This record gives sequence, C-alpha cells and structure tokens, in this order.
Amino acid sequence: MAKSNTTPFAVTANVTAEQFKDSIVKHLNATHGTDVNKASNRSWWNATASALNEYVYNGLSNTQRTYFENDTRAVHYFSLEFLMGRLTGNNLHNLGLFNVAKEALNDLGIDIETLVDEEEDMALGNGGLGRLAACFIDSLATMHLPAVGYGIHYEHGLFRQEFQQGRQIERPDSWREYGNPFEICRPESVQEIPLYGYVETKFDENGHIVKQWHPNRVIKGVPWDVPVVGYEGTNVNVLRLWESRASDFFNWDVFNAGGYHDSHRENVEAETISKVLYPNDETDAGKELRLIQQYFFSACSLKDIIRRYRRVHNDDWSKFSAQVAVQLNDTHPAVAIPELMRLLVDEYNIDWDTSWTICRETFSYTNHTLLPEALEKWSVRLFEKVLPRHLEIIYEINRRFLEEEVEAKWPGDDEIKAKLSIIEEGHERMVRMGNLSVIGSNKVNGVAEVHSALVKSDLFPEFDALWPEKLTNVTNGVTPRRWIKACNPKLSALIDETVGTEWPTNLELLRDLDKKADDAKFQKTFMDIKHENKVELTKVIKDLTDIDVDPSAIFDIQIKRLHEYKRQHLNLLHIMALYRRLLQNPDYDMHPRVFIFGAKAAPGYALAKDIIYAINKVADKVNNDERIKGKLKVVFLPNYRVSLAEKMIPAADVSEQISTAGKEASGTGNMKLAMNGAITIGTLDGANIEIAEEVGEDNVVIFGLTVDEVKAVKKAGYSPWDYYYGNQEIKAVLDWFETDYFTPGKPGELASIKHSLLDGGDPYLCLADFESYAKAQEQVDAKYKDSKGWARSAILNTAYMGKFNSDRSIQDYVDRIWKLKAYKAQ
Ligand code: NBG
Repeated sequence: MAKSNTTPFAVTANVTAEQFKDSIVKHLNATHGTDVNKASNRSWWNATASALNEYVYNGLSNTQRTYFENDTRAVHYFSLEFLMGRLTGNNLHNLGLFNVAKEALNDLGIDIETLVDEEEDMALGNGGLGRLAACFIDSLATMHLPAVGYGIHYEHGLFRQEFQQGRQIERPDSWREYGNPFEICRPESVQEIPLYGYVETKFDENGHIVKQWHPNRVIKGVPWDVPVVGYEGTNVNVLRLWESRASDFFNWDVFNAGGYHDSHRENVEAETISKVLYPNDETDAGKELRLIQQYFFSACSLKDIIRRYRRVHNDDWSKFSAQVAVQLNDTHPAVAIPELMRLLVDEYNIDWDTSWTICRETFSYTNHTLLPEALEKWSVRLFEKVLPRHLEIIYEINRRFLEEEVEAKWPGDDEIKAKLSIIEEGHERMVRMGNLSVIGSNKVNGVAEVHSALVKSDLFPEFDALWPEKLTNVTNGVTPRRWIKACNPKLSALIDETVGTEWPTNLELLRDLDKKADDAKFQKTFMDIKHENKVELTKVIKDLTDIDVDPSAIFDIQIKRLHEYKRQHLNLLHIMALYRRLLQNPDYDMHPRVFIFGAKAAPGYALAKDIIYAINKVADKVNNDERIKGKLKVVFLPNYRVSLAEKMIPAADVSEQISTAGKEASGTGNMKLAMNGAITIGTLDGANIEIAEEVGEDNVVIFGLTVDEVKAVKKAGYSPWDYYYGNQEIKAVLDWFETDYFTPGKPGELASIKHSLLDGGDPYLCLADFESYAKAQEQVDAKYKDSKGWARSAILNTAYMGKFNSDRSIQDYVDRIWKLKAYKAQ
C-alpha cells in the first residue's frame, strides 16, 4: 500500500487505510457472510458501512452517555419528513474517513464512487421541508447540541419517477427492501398507541369529573434509530423513526378466538400506518390515514420523551419544560399538543392549568408555507371518530382561549373570535391545525424574512396583535458538509487551499475568497472546476436520457418540486420563445444554453404532470432540430432526488428561482446552487431577497413583480388576456400549445397549460412576469459572454453565502427559541 491518507479529526486520528481495509474484509466475512473473491458490490457496500459504523456507534454511545450524565435540556424535532438521501459518503466525510476509505477500497480493487451508488436514497420526504429537517439534524449534531429527530419509518419513501413517452409514471420506492445498514431497531423502547373508541365521563372519589378514553385499537410503535453523525465525528445524535405494527395483545386475542383472518386484517391495517409517505408537497392530504400517521408518531415520540424524563425526575413535572423543547415542523405534528395535555391531565393527574403551562412552554411551531391549500384542517367528524378524547381537549383549549384571552383583548368581538377559533364553523365543522399550533406554542417562526413578515401581516395578524413576542423569523440554511464538501470535492479542495480547512463549520470564512475574485489565475481554476463538474453531469445526462449536451454551453438548472407557483412553466414559455427566435433568425445571438430540469409532481396534480409532459415534448423537438445548431437543449432528468441533486448542483451556471413573489416561503435549493457558484435568476421572493442582499445586486439577476406589486395587480383585477393580446411573442407561444407541433398527430395535448394561463386566470402571474423574465435572461446571456465578469460573480456567490449555512439557522433557533446548551461528547 502506498503512502496512506491520514484522518483530520481526533475521533479517528489513528485510523489508517490498512486498518480500515482489514475492518472491511472482516465485516465482509463475519457480518455479511461472504468473502473478497465473490462479494457483490452490495456486499462491499454493506461491509464498508459496517466498518464505518464501528466509529459511528462509538460516538453514539459517548454522546448519549454525555447527555444522560449531564441531564441535558434537549430539542425534539417532530417532523413527518426527513429527506436524508444517502448516508455512506456523508458519514465518511463527517468522520474524516472518506480518503482513508477510498484508499482502503482502492487497494481492494473497488471504486468508492461506484460503491456509494449502491445505496438507495433514504427519501422519507417530499421536498424542502423534509430536506431542511435533514440539514438541521446534521447541524445539531455538529454543534454538539442535545437533540432527537422524531419521524416515521416509512416502508416506502417518495415514489420513484419514470417517464413513459414523456409522461410521469410513479413507481414504488423500496429503500430498505434488502435491509439498510444505517438503522438500528430498538425493541426495548416499543410504545403502544391507542386509537378510536369512546370517552366515558366518570366521577372520582372527590366528586370531580374524570374522563376515561376507551380506545378500540392499539397500535405498536417500534423505533428504528438512525445515527446522525456530526462533522468531526464527536457527537452522534439520533433520528428515531417509528414503525407501526399490530399490538401483540390485541392480535392474539382475536387469533385465539379463531379469527385468523380478522387478526391478519388487523396486522395489515396496523402496518399500513407507516407503509407510505404521502407524496404531496404543499397540499393537504386530508385523509384519515394521514391523521393517524400524525397522531401515531407524535404519541410514540411524546411517550418516549416522557419515559426518558421520568427516569430522572419521576413524578416531578416542574422541570419538564425546562428539559424538553419540541419543535413542530409545520402543523403536521400539531396533534402532539392535545396529546401532551391528555397524557398530563388524564394519565398523570395534573391539573389543567399546570398542564397547559407546561404544554405552551414545551412546543414551538415552524410555518413553511402561506399557500391556503397547505393549511391543514381536519373535519370534526373524523377527529371524533379517530381521537375522541383529543377532540374534547381541543374544545376545552379553545373555550378557555376564546373566553379568557381573546375576550380580554377584544371584548364582545365575535368576528375575531370566529377567526381565531380552533374550530371553523360551517357546513362541515373543521379543526384548524394552524390555529391550534399557534395557540399551543411558545414561539412561531417563518423561514425567511419576507415570509415571516407575511405570516405576521397576512396569515396570523390577530395572533401577532395578541402576542407580539410570539411570532419570529429564522431564515433557513443548508449544511455545507453535504452541499459543498461532499458533493463538490474539487471546489472544496480549492477552498481548503485558499481559506484553510475550517470553513465547513464556519462558513463565513468563505468571505475571504472575495480577495481572489478578480485574480485571473484563481478565476481560471474556479471556472475549470465548474467545467469539470459540467463534464461529469454531461455523462449523467447521457446515461439517463441519451441526450448529448455540450459542457461549454450555459447549464441553466431548475430543480424543485413541480408546482404552478414555482413556475416551471414560465421557464418553459421562455424556452419556447427562444426556440421561436432561433427559428425566425438562425443567427440569433445567444450563447448556447442547456435548460435542465428535475422535478416530481404529486401523483394527483394533473396540471403539474402536464407541465412535465410539455417540457419533455418540447425537449424532444428542440433537441433534434438541426436548424438551431445546438444552441438550445432541454433536459428533464428523471427521478430527481437528493443524490441526483448532489450531481447537478456543482455543475450549475444558472440557478432558476422564479416563483411568484410571496409564494415561496424560503427555498433552500437557491442556497445550495449559489454556494456552488451558480448565478441566481430570481424574483424577490423567499430567501432570494436575502441572498441578493448578501451576494450583492451585481451578482444576481432579479426580475419580476415584488410582493406588493403582486398584491396590487391582483387587487386591480388581473387579466392575462391583456398580455396575450399585448405581446406577440406570448401569443405565439401560447397558441403553439394548441397545435401538434410538439406532439405530432395529437394537437391539443398540451392545451391545458394555455388554458390555465388564460381561462384559468393565470393565478401565479406567469404572463405578467414573462417580459421581465425574458429580459433578465438576456442579461444572463450578456453576463456570460463577459467571462471575467461571470467568473467574478460566481466566485462572489460562493464567497458571500456564509449566512445560509444551517448552523447559523440552528444558532438562531437556539438563541430565539430553544435556549439549548452544547455538550461535547466525552
Ligand atoms: C417548504 C417551502 C420552501 C421552504 C421549505 C423549508 C413546505 C410546506 N414548505 O420555500 O415551500 O424552503 O418549506 O422551509 O414544504
């Protein structure tokens, strides 16, 4: 073996490649029952994971012991989604073992890149909200903060996307079909969760009313722990995911009574709860199973927290909220609020007022969207059926809130009461989870400055008036460990050389790169790396779509869930306009550009799926049209997911962030792309505004209506027809959708897009922003032609994105909300 790599961190300081290699071979034999001569790639991957896990588990026990011995206050991040992606590369990097493992594997004749591709993404989330949770738990561990992530151990994560003749087809995702080496089952911490049934009202010996819930189902929650390795490997926190199973007790009863089929059915029903992730991003599913998922994991997690608390504090509840912070990731886990009340009042016999004080001190809530279709409501009828006792508790919380707090502030004002009530009156009475979350929380935050301002002014103005301190902001961030260090090794090496190696835990250090922004040699190195990353992506594109693209073209990337408000169709309109310009004038002056998309559409979202289809059809035509001499290419990469993002982001020149102002709460892809030196073309929406502030207006291209202008346009009565008749190009492009130009022999296949933009009223103002967008794209083109100016801007994007690392977000949560102390594992 040649000169060995050494590890940079104390926890793995003495590990040599030789040792790591021995460990892999040992695990290949002793853990995975195979050997070096016949091991499949999967076995190699498993053995490498086992070798890696030796260090992970060591950190895990040190960390858990440190927290226990210090009886630490901890945050519990409740989230229905954790979009983790792959763990092998990430954990190797965070332990400082990546190069050691690479060398060890190399010596065994295995290429580490091929090996990490063996791992299925852990896609237990839809998009930004789930990936944010994953970045946050990485930061919490890195910052030595006591924290547990709580979620659901879905058997099937987000569907795998295929295209058939350009249309999205959903296939099940089975990330753990053949096992997963990064999770540990903990049968010793199983929980039992009641459901359904009725509530009995009784009197205790003192003549007080007591409520007793008689559930008629009990579900077992089995915890699976995924170790979360902080950078430098010192602290290893836990992500605890609950799997549902039928309760043994209930099952055997039925089985013994001869009801084999009934008991089997109960099994299936119980297991259904953690079977699949709901594939909706920013829309409310409104289904019974979804409410049960929410309750199941919230209830399991609270019982787990209480078990741990009582191990030290027994029946002394006075310290509970000093020890326990619970963060609700959107309203999805909001049923945890009445569940904690139920546990305290009914099970531990604590009086209502004390219990309510504990609750309000414990919970905080993050709002991730203003879209009305995402604001969860459950029908009272359904609640009563599934969680009858919780409905009673919600009524009581609501009664006291309205009669005491709202009445004191706005005496006799029934209109305000109706607005703030947890119960929405109407044809079908509904439980408003947003109001419940605000009322039961200590702090409520939005995820970017503009979004938090809108949460105050438009979503919850009365709550803000009632509790001026409650609503706050924490701007999102992303972990630079995964989103620069691991995914862009070449850029990382350049940064190491230039500003030192401390930047992954202190991203502000990148600021020093600005000194090199005009240095011709540095510019060349920086842009050469970008080019090499583009060459890599070119291979991925060829492999996945068979499309040839030229790496010297501008790589213009839009990656995010497919949604009208994100306006992939605005991008498409502009692509069609460019295509038309090129057809009309083959010498039309533009630097060659490749527009690259990645996006999944919710399976029930017809227009979103039509937009995917339209992009694919336009791509077919444009990519094969020799008249335009390869100046324009369109690529839609199938099955967009974390591991694909890691290949796309380092190769982006342009980052498309073009949502209608006021609609994108923050965005986090915008941050990842800019950090990797892409230049944003974007609206003044979400975190784009803060990105523009940080990187400077010369280094982003801003266009379109602002939040206030959007409001004004809508108020004045927006008519997309004015733009249709007022702009030749818009009219021509929209009319194109109705022909069979892109769908030979099938005219009208793409008409739904035109329809939504005209008869449908263009709710997201694509047409109003089109001209400004097209001009901005011309600016991008001109900017790219000035290669020095472009390199400078790209470097400054990387240099000035320090604010958007998730350690800063977590520090804001700690300071403003959680008040946690760090404990470095000993
Ligand atoms: C999403 C927003 C994004 C934001 C992420 C993370 C939901 C409900 N919201 O703008 O649309 O970046 O949350 O906060 O998924």
